[in-house]
Amino acid sequence: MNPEPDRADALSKATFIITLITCVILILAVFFFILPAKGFWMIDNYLPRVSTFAGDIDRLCNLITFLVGFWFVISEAVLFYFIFKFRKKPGVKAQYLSGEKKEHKRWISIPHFLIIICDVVLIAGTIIVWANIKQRLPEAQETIRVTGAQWAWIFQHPGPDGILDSDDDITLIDELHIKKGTVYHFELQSNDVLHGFSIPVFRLKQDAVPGRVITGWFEATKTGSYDIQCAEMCGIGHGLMVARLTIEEPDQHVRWMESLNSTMMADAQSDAGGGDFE
Ligand SMILES: [Cu+2]
Repeated sequence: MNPEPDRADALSKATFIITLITCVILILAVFFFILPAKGFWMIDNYLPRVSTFAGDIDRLCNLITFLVGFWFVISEAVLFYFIFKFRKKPGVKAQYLSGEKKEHKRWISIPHFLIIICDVVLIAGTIIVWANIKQRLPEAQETIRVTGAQWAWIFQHPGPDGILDSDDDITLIDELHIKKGTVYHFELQSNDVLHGFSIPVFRLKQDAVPGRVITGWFEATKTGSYDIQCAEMCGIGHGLMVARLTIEEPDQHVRWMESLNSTMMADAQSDAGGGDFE
């Protein structure tokens, strides 16, 4: 018997296993230590968090990414190891394994139970976030009405009296103005088809369903101007169904309402003046 091929085979096997383990350690280190240290998983590095519940949604997204990513790296490493270990070898016949023996079943059942534990963690995390954001609505300080229509957003704001459906309501197309630090309820409806009311910086997305009024809430934590979009394919103009959210300090918001009132008064007067020439 010639020991040389055996030694070469053992060396090749050891090299492969060392390379594989090094790769797994490197990938896990990059995934769990280097990227977090650089702020890579901080979703707010790419999209600011501007609502009180945005952090809960981001943490849930990160939890899902970490757990799924961990199992992805492990399963790919095991796959490549087996591809190498059971590669074609001279004089070795392929075997058919039915998977019925106990020692074979373990390869299925142990990862299966570990993944079920991770699923339970994910489901528990999701239920907590869902209950806190979608089911427990804090008491409203103001209420707005949002209507999706092909292809625009119609926003009905309460006027200076802060009460919706009163004479001083302000209705704007594709423009929503709110105050920072105020809990708003929104009454979401659709005039025609399904639309998706989406404010990415709030991490808010809610379908508008024809025939239904869906109530949700948000509280903005920063001032600024941000995107509102439709997140549901609602026809040929879907891509144009964008609107602007402006978040102001309460005193700025009052000034905005006053400026709007004076503009509306001026428009009404010029309309009345135009009538004299007819
Ligand atoms: Cu739409």
